[in-house]
Amino acid sequence: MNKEIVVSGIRSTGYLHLGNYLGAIQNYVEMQNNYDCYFFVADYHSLTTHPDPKALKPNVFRVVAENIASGLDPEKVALYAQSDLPEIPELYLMLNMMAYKGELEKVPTFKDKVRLQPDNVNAGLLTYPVLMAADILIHRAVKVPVGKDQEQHLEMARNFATRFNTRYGAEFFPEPQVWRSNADTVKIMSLDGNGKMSKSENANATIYLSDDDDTIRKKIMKAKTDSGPTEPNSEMPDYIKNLFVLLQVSAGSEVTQTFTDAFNNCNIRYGDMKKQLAESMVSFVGPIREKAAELQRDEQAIRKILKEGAEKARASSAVTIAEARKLIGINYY
Ligand code: AQP
Repeated sequence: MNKEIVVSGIRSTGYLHLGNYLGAIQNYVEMQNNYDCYFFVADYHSLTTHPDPKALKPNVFRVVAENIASGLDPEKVALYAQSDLPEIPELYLMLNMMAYKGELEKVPTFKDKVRLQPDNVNAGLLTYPVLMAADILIHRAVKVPVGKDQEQHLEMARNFATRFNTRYGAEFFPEPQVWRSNADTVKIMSLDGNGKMSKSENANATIYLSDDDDTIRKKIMKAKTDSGPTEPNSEMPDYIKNLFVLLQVSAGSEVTQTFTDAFNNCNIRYGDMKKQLAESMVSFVGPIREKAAELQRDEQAIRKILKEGAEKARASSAVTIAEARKLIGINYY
């Protein structure tokens, strides 16, 4: 039986962090045995912020290395750079004819970017959801493991797929759906409690997969807490819940239960909890960091992985684009 097709990508906009790991990579690793997986480094998407050309390659290679160090097996999946598939920009162009200015301007992530970079509101930012739709539909994927922040983009991908199908009278593109294994890790907050952990903001409150042991300890010891609950079994503030999620991931259920009981009995000592979290996080991130560093020392190996990944991915994208051209009527010779 054919396996279901899965697509997901990570932008090469900086160092990967626990949010990327728990919200994305961990899902990729879980899916790689049971699905036909296409995972890519979204280097075209990173161009919206005009990165330094010299930084592009190391950023792409690091994302590849950190994915593999986290357990992704390039033998089992197609792991490639978005820019290695010329069919993606071609489909992006086709889908742009199905996307309307008004709906693109309403997307919250677009509005955020306009606020963050008012001097660089380029068309690429506006059409970001169209490029994301092309990334997914190029393999006619049915499942997309993404965090909550990407849900609206996925809904737009479904709309563009349906419009294309209706316009050209064919059941060509399936409607891709969100795939998620664990609701708790869907959004990892920044350690200072301000928004989500992210590559390009709040570096001191973000645990990167490349952080050394002391940096991890320092960042965790500075994480936002408060004076603790005064009523038994209180609701946890979201920045405290976030620490519990990270404790569960790195230290396991038994340790987490001990601190949960202390929280519920109003005798939790956040200093002790953070010390425990710091040590378990050091053990959790350390092996990923070391493995990723080792992989990055062998550029040749990463190049080979990207080349082979692109070949696997192009086998599928070439078929989609040939059929899409035919449906549109680009069929002259
Ligand atoms: N804090 C997070 N919690 C859970 N999941 C997260 N993801 C990102 N941050 C968190 C998930 O990681 C995948 C890759 O994201 P991306 O690189 O395509 O873009 P992003 O979501 O904008 O990631 P960043 O790290 O916040 O990058 P910058 O700072 O460049 O904007 C996605 O599946 C995302 O859900």
